[in-house]
Amino acid sequence: MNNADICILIPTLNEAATIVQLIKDFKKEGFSNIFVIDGNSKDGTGKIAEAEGAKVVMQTGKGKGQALIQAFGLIESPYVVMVDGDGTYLARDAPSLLEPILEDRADHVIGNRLEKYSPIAFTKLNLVGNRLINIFFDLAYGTHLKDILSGYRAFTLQSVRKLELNKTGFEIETEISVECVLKGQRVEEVPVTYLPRSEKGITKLNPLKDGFKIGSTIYRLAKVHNPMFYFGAIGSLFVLAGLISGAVVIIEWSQGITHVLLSVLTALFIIFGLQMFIFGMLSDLIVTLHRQTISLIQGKK
Ligand SMILES: Nc1nc2c(ncn2[C@@H]2O[C@H](COP(=O)(O)OP(=O)(O)O)[C@@H](O)[C@H]2O)c(=O)[nH]1
Ligand SMILES: [Mg+2]
Repeated sequence: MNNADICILIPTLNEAATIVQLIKDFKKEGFSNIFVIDGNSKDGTGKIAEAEGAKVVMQTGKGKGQALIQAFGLIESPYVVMVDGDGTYLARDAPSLLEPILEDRADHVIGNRLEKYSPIAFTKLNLVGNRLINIFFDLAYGTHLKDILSGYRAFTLQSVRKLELNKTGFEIETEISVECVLKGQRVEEVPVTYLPRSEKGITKLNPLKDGFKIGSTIYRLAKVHNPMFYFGAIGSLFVLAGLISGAVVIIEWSQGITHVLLSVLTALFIIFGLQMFIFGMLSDLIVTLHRQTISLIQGKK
């Protein structure tokens, strides 16, 4: 195994404060094939990285997602390590991320930040948000992953090219994780160190706005993988609303007050909710049959 076969992929947007040290650290670990995909940084990140010996390409569109998708099309090395340019991850964790890939135990390895992070690396909101998103993801996709949003990953070029990726912003990690599950890839998680961002660099992630976008991406993509979860969630909400309004109707009725409109509404809520469950069951059936067909086709190849 030659380290030149491993491409270190770094998406950057105004990371002049940290990029030099990061490239140096990776070189010290023996990785010289460094590819920076830059979002037309205003602080000269691209030039600095080039001077440090990295191959630099300017992204043609906007957002971290677009940058990564473009990069996956340009890379030629069979193995890729993807890492943020903000100096929050350590180059010396790269070999342990790569191990499952090089030993052909996994197609995609996620660096799990939530096991050994520096206490100031996450804000409370960030930590809670991350945990909730992972729980939601595991429920929707039946997995046991702990850090689907990690920006430190290793994978084979072949496996990442099989993923159908469309998200342009910070939902890209979510989409990568979902697609790995949908395409049946072998995913492993390895603990990595996570450091706070340096004071000089500012995050481009907005916890509330991007957190919401990430949550809704998980939910929407669940429609084709776990439709029972997708429709069941809506159905449960309506049935719950129906049960609450139904309880009000019954309690008041026992005291001699009849609510006609609320009774109708209760019935509608419950009927609509149950219908969602039936949708879920039918879609589940379609998905299962589809999966069987696909595996039959693939098995015959
Ligand atoms: N090429 C490119 N990189 C981006 C863009 N937005 C963020 N990045 C980089 O993606 C990495 C992660 O972004 P960051 O703001 O640190 O998000 P966080 O780690 O989730 O807080 C950093 O290296 C950023 O410089 C973008 O629009 N284009
Ligand atoms: Mg960061």
